[in-house]
Amino acid sequence: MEGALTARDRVGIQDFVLLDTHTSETAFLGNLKKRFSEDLIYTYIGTLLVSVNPYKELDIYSKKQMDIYMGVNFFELPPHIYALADNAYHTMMTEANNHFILISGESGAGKTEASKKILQYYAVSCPSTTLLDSVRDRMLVSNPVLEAFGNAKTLKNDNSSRFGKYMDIQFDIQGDAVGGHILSYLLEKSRVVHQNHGERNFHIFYQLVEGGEEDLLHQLGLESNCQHYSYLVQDECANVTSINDKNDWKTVRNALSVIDFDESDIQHLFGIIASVLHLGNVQFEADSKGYATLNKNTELRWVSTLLGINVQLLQEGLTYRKIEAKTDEVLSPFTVDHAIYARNALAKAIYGRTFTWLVNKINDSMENKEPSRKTVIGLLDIYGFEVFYVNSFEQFCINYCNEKLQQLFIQLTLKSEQEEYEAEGIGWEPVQFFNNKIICDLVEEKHRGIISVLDEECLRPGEATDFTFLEKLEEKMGSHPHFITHKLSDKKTRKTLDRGNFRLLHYAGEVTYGVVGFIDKNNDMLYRNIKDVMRQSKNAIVRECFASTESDSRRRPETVASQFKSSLLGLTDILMSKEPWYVRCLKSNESKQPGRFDDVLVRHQVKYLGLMEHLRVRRAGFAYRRRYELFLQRYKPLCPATWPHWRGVAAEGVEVLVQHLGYLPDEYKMGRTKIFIRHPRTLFATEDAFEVCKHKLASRIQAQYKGY
Ligand code: AOV
Ligand code: MG
Repeated sequence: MEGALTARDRVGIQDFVLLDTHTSETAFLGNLKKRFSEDLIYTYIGTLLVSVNPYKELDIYSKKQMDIYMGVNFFELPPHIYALADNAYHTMMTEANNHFILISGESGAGKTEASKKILQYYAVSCPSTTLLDSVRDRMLVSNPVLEAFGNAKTLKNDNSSRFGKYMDIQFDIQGDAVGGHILSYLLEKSRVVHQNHGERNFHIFYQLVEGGEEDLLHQLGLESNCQHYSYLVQDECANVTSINDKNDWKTVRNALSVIDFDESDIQHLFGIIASVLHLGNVQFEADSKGYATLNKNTELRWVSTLLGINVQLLQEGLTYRKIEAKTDEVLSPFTVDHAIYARNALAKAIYGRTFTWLVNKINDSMENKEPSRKTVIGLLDIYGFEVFYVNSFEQFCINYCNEKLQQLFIQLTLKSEQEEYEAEGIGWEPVQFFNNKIICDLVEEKHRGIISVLDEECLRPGEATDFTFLEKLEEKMGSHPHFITHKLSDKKTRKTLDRGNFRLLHYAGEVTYGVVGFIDKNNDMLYRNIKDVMRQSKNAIVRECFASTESDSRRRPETVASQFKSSLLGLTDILMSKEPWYVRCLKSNESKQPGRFDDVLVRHQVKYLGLMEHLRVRRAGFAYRRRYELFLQRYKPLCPATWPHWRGVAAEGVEVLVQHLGYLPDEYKMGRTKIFIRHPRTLFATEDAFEVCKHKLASRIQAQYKGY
């Protein structure tokens, strides 16, 4: 009937692979938009899940919804994050191997929310015992705690992750979630002492000051007013409507008791948070020689009380540096600026190390003590690509990390997928895509990349400055297609506008970085005498945090960027050894408004995330592949000619088997070592037949299939 909309017209296509119009970007966006307007935020590209941030609560995450998705094949229900979680889980159980879910997208696109939904799904829907319930509770409550300490309001996102998180969820042979382990990546510590206009410090500070009980605040010497603390007021944005610090405080406080924190841990932990706030209020004045002194030291006394350190030594550590000469030590006094620098360095070090301690503590509490056989599903939720008006070392690291993840995605999907067809001798028309390896190399290449140049400059204390670093970059990278220096602009611009900046053409867009602070932040120095003072702290957490092996080593510690680079290499290795699943999150609009779909913004993300290329590979390719031996071993009972044994070559057995099952010629291809199946539905039909057959088999024979 003319004018009447079919369901398909109204809600669009739930898997882009089935989009019958040619695979144009316009058709792709049209489909996303249509679905978004019906609150259908999820769409598949094969087994990859595209998610568009709705910026409003949708009634699709209930226990009832979880039950609906449990154990159901991927394409039988509307796309959902639960379907992806469930399929990763069932594949892990059937194949007894490890998996990971890579959640990517720019800042504010919905990665952290997606990772929480997945964790909730596993915690609620997997088989359970009372003993395991406590492990699960701990996994769940680890989220609010880590978010309190590691997330903050930025201009892009009111709850922006300022650290990277990779969490392994461990399952035993029965499929019970029995433990968890978190790896954290480079926390943006500089936020503790400085925030850009319109941004906030880490949530925990506001939660404590706004929500902390009177007694507690009194004990910590805190006023119940954020305006009182200089580390909290630079941004002029202590209160944000979307954030309820008082309620969040209660959640965090309860969560801490679930994760094995005893009263002394809790006291020490809040002592640290309060001490950082007091430290921020420590003011210096210049004496007659211009050296820093402390006149009013009430704040310093609070720091010393809360951290259990001698106030005299602390004061000395903040105003002098100990220089070791050949035979003795000399105290060199600081100027006021230098003292402020030392104070901020200490605040960042205390906070950063406490964050690491917290992650370790959470890991201890989620540890699976049973040495049984385990498989894992890893969840990766890292800070998304971000571009601000002013971008510094932190954005450089964050965006580099996103380049690495994009590279991993390309390697695992577009590149290796196509290489595999070639290796298996399957006829294939190559799909062109932009490979961002060139940008990864620009940043990380040994001896030549930006990080190397930065590290070299960091080795020339006293001589190198942020500007000599920039000059070196210009010298070495000036002609690189993804590096732009102000020297390429005309002379006038160079003098005024862009002096001190360099620009990188990232896969996701251009970012202009200001070099000021790069050297300092990369060195992340803390003077030895202040470290020694911290090591004597009576606050158990602080003592533990500073009692590290680095203490007496004269070797130069690795720079921040180099450490980050190695940790990302380590992460890539962890991920490469597992089976991937992908959630690609898209930001619907910049103003965080519900129901608004900004075509230009979404189109840009679809482009740089390589979704069209992924779709083309998927459409022309094969959703599923398996080695002949494994395929035959599993499905051989479905054909009299292969059951109970096939004595010939496995590939031939598979051919006989699929002929018997009635696979059409277009539905599969025989490679050199594997069978390739085009649509998941073909495999699902085979799997369903196998389930029926399994029940018919005598229990003796069923034993063969245990663990499948
Ligand atoms: P991100 O993790 O991708 O950004 P979040 O997951 O924190 O982004 O999402 C940002 C905000 O968008 C959330 O606080 C919610 O208000 C909203 N949101 C996201 N996903 C959903 C959803 N499925 N349903 C309802 N609201 C949602 V960053 O950590 O900044 O890279 O660094
Ligand atoms: Mg996040």
